[in-house]
Amino acid sequence: MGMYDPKPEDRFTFGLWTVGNAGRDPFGEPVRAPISPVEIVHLLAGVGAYGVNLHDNDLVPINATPVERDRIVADFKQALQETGLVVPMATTNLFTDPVFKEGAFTSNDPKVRAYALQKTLRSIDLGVELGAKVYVFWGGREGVETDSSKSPVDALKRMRDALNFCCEYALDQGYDLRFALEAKPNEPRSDLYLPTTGAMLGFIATLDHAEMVGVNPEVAHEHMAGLNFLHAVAQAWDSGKLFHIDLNDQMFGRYDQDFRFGAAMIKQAFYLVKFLEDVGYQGSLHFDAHAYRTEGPEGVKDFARGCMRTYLILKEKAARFKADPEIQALLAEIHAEDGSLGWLAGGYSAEKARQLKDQAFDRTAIAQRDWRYERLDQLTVEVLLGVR
Ligand code: DIG
Ligand code: MN
Ligand code: MN
Repeated sequence: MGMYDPKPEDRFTFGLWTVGNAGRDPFGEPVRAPISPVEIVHLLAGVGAYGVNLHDNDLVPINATPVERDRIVADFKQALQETGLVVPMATTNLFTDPVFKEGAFTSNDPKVRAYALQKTLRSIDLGVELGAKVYVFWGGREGVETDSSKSPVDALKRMRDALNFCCEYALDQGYDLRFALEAKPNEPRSDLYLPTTGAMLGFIATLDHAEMVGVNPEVAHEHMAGLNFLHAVAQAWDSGKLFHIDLNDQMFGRYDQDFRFGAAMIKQAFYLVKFLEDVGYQGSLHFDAHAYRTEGPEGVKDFARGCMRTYLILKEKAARFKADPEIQALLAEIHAEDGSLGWLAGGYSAEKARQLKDQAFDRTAIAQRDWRYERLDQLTVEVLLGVR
């Protein structure tokens, strides 16, 4: 077992739809033969993954009969048992079938909203049956091309009603389940509601059971909006809402590329890995990504191995950063405080306000500080380039 070979305790997971992606894109037909969920489980076990996740219809076709469903699930469970893979997360496909073309939970058609809720309840049952403890909601069709079609306030109310219903259902069923909301700014709709992780965090506070609802930030989705993914994840962590995470990579301001982890913006990937390791994140490290359309079956395995290997290499780089004496000396200097304003710590008091208003500040002297961030960042880059 090499230093960068994945182990079960690394908690690397992949969705069925990732290594099962057949390479269709808006301008081209599939380039890879479909592979079954059972074959995917064995493929993921073969590259060293810990778990596998699914949308309901990744496993059970939308038109499957109850008998067919039970056989498919039984075969899948057998593959899990044979390989030891687990199912930490499940989710609902509320975006592929044409019935969701105008939205799912936020559709203007009450029949669509009701059908989306029914589909989700049944999918939650399936996820729990397979052992999922986290249930993701990605509103792929919850958006608009024209804001003439509906009020965004109505859309948010419908989303809230659906999520409150699902929370009550999980509680009523006694499911040990937490919900994770996944944001995306656009695609496949022109604009999606709740476009960023920050927007999701604000929305969660309006739910009846906010305590069981967190977020599932995705690298590509925050990058599509040109945002700093580390900051989104840090805010989720700070509010105790980082229930899951979708790892991949993405150039800013482009369609959802869902690249192999670390394939596009390696420095941002480093800061993310360093953060997750520094804070001791214990959730799944889920790769919601797929191989380039240029790839065949071996290339798909290269993709999966690369996701995990890059994470482990960056984990080792984070350890080097923390052990580097020059970096740590710089950080100690940057964060050193002389204690002269210690009296201000610990919150407000009238006395502190009075004392602060009388405090003299030599702005010119304070402004002279040379923070040496150029040296700090150069050392960071040199760790990443493997020369420290
Ligand atoms: C896309 O980024 C979304 C869907 O693949 C799924 O609903 C979710 C689960 O990770 N990510
Ligand atoms: Mn994506
Ligand atoms: Mn995702």
